[in-house]
Amino acid sequence: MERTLVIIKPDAINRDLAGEVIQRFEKKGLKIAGMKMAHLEACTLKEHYAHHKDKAFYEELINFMSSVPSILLVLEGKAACAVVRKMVGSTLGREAEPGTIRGDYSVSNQCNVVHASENVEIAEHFFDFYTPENKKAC
Ligand code: 3AN
Repeated sequence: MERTLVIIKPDAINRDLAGEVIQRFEKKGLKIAGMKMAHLEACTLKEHYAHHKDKAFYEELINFMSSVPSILLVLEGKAACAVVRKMVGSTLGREAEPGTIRGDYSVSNQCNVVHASENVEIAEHFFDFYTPENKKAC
């Protein structure tokens, strides 16, 4: 069985959408294999989003993601990474398909409710990355 990492982002927490988002995944048939709330720190996020470091939105993204705690969710199921990415929809909320999470709850690029791992290798990397033992000294 495959596992993927979902981060329920600060905008979803601020808008009290976490329960609805989690319920969608459960109703689809994905199992919650782990869940914790964590205030992600800037140094951790800088590493997570290192591939965006040259983008104009990078600093703002780090500030946004570290603004309030997020929920880290490990979901398990057949082809979990692809299933979850499909349910999440494309990055820009206002262009994401209706019926997807971003399509239904977001009009934004940055405040797009959830992050979901692109594939198993990336998910595995971030399971370790977000364990307390790996906490970076900021
Ligand atoms: P996705 O989350 O759909 O895989 P990525 O990995 O390209 O998208 O982007 C990571 C995060 O960076 C997005 N979820 C979003 O919060 C932010 N982001 C991406 N593009 C923009 C943009 N043009 N303006 C502001 N934030 C952005």
